[in-house]
Amino acid sequence: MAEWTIERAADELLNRESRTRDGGRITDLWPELDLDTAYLVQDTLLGRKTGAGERVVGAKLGLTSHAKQQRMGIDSPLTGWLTDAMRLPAGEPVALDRMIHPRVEPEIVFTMGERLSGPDVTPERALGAVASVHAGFEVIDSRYRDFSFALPDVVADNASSCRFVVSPVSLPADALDLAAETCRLSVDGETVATATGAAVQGHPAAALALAANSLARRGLAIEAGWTVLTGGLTDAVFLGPGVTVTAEFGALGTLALTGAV
Ligand code: 0L1
Ligand code: MG
Repeated sequence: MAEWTIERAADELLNRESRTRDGGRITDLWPELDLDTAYLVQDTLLGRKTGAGERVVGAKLGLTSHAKQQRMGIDSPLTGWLTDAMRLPAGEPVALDRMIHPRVEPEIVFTMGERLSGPDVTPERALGAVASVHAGFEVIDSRYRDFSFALPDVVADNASSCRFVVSPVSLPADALDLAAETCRLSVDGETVATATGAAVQGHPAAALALAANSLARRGLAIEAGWTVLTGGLTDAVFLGPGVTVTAEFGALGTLALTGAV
């Protein structure tokens, strides 16, 4: 069997995604895969997608809340990329046929007004670069069986990214108390979780600062116009055909998403 390389790992994950098939942890086969190398796999995977015509439109944070960290057994936040192919219009049924085992999580989403470049970005500076705040959903999908992975695996897999939806309702950051912003998540009308914005690193702006500082370590920045998903406020819920997931936010409005039948 050929040696594991960054290119081989990226191809393996892309192959699983395009064939809608999951598989085992790459770290079981390539135990030397460390975090820095995993981000190189993630960037190589992105390069394959942009080479095929996709456009980078933003960044996502993952595992920023205690609920998500506890569920996945990993206590370190991570970042991933968003492309235009991942964006779904709000209010339309979500086609599930290209997904392996999709889950949905409610998120507070920023649209950036200015470039945000680390290091040493504070939450205050981060919030100053935000043009508008929205409710959003992330549909996550892991290319690993049963969402079972170690941190380098999930980093290489672009933080389980799949699709995202941003509410058309927007507010300026200074019109909101984002740490206190409430969110009630329900599935087919039954409440399954509640949270406030403080669930995400104490304040979603702290998550944004974390992303900027983390990208700066790789010589990268958050660009003006980008969308930034700050991380699931609650644990993610399964999305199946005909299942409707609703997130009722306090000031940011209500957003619903249904799996296409
Ligand atoms: O839940 C997961 O698959 C962990 C990766 C990060 C996903 C997220 O929090 O957006
Ligand atoms: Mg997420």
